[in-house]
Amino acid sequence: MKKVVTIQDISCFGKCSTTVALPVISAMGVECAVIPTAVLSTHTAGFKGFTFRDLTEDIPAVTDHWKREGLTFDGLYTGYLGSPEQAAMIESFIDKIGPGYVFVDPAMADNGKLYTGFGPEIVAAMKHLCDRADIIVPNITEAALMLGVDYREPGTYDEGYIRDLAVRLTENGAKTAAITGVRYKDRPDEQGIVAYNRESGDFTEYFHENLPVSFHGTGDLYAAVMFAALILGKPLKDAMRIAATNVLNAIRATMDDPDYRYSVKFELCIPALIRMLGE
Ligand code: PXL
Repeated sequence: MKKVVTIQDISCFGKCSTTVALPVISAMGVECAVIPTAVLSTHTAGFKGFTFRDLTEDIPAVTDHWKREGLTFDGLYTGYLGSPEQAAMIESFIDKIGPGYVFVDPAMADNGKLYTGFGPEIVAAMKHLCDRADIIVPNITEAALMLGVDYREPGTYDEGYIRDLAVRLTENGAKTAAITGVRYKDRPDEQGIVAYNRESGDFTEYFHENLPVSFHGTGDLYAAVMFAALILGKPLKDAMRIAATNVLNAIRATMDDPDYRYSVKFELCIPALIRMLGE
């Protein structure tokens, strides 16, 4: 059985980051260890007055203990960090533990803005961490922030803008950059992910119907499934398709419930996700 570790926050209520990654990756048949970066009472989008316990000093302590225990992993998936300093600590984790395939979601911003609580230091820190990755999965806001270029709204750009972002994101070390939430101006009814691999020079894309709703936590659900599918040996395009189809299934299972404001009902879609893995 494959064994991985995910490093991201625990939002105690609201279904994102670790509380999505752990059940989904486990259900996909991959053992998942965790290192929490912070514990929050809820995530930071849509709730007011949330608690925040920073666990920065625990990361080197956990790393050193795991090193002494000789623990090994097939992959590492990092997401939302509790502080910019944690990015360098994760780089040290990579050096000390050698955790196999490194998947970095620089989860720090969306819709043109940094998440509440982050300042510009997080951008430089995430950019440095991305340079250590086998694959990074920024959305367009995160890609634009890391490259210092203008953010452009969905449906206002063409393929050239996205391909340029993806190529430039791999110039300092990341092997593949996969940009999520792409909507071209000449295809506004579709949404997709566009990946560039700097070793082969190939672009890989997967586009699907754009549903006219948005739920919190879908980026984390996408990343967790894509990561576990890659760890299970799926080719990049299949991992992208399975992850996107699962998010669409979860949004469809949620969008008819007018009172539902807590991420998507991903739990209802796990049986179909497992079936997709076997196809
Ligand atoms: O879904 C990304 C995410 C993860 N963790 C926390 C967040 C967010 C996005 O807002 O607030 C705490």
